[in-house]
Formats: sequence, structure tokens, C-alpha cells
Amino acid sequence: LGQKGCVIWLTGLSGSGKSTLACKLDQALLSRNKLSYVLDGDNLRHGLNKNLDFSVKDRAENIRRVGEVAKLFADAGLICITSFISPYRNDRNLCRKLLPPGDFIEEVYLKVPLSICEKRDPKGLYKLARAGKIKGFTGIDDPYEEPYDCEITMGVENGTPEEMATTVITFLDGRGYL
Ligand code: GGZ
Repeated sequence: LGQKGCVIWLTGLSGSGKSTLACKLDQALLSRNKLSYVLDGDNLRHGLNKNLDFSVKDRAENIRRVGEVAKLFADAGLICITSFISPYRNDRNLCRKLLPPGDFIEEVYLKVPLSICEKRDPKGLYKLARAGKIKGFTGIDDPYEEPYDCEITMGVENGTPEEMATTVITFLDGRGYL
């Protein structure tokens, strides 16, 4: 296969652009004949994790399972892209420890201000959260803990999703994953 598995762990608020970046990364890797797979709320929270809600405890379990599944994909030699808010530093760090040293995880923080995410509000969820119709919404009445030491931090000033994907790909290339 000529490919070493790894995990690209995207983290950031709802509306920060994780799904869009995940999709662009997936396409960019495919065009380089690299096998990749995106794990996100659509394929995990609706299936394996459908018994989990957004409490602190269930978010931790959501992220733990995502980490374990991502590890399996990486073991299989794929580049696994995970797209979850993963708001708690401790949960993310536990996932980091699941992967053999040097094999993980390139943590990519989409640092987009709440005001911009809230303006985008693609699913209208921020509006519902502000109206008190969703409780414990990340950024509104639930915390997002910024990474201290992630590999890549990017925001709107770093260009289009395509350009951000190129940045991540260049980084992976430099790490010998491609
Ligand atoms: C945050 C919530 C919540 C609450 C539902 N808080 O924009 P979206 O819709 O697609 O992204 C959000 C998604 C977050 O799921 P994750 O599995 O990524 O979260 S975590 O990593 O914290 O486990 C949002 C929707 O689910 N959503 N309720 N209370 N986001």
C-alpha cells in the first residue's frame, strides 16, 4: 500500500468548518491515491454511538469510542479524519494516548470565533441554544477547551477550506505519512 496509517483529529466549535475541511482533506488524499476515511457525527452518532447524548459523560464516551475506531482505521493503514467538536482537553488527550507514540494524531484546531460560527449557524442550532431550546450547547452554555499544544491551528485568516486542506496535506507530507 505504501501508506502509513494515522489520525487527523479535527476539533473546534459547531460551525467552525470541521466537516467541510474533512471533506476537502478526503478529496485531496484520494487525488493522491491515499486511502482515507472520515468519522463524523453522521456515521458515528447515528450508529455505534446512538445511545449517547451531549452530557459531559456521554461526550467523553463518544470521543473515547471515536478514538478507538480511529485507531483501528489507522492500524489498517488508512488516514482517518475525525470531525467532532471534542470540546474537552482530557478526552482528546486520552485519544492521543491510544495511538503508539509518533503514530497519531495530528490534532488540528479550527480556531473560529463563536461570533462567526454563530453567524453561520448552518443548522439553526445556535439560535435554538440561545432561545434555551437546546441545553448544554458547546460555546453557549457548555465549554469548549482550546488545545494547548495541537499540531496545527487554523482560522478564517488561513484561507479557503481547500487552502487549509493543502496546509494539512503539506504537514502530513513533512511527517512522512504520504
Ligand atoms: C454541541 C450539539 C449539541 C450540543 C446537538 N452541543 O453543527 P453540528 O450539530 O453538526 O455539530 C454539532 C454536533 C456535535 O456532535 P459531536 O459528536 O461532534 O460533539 S462532541 O464531540 O462534543 O461529542 C451539532 C450537534 O451535534 N449538537 N446538540 N448540546 N453540539
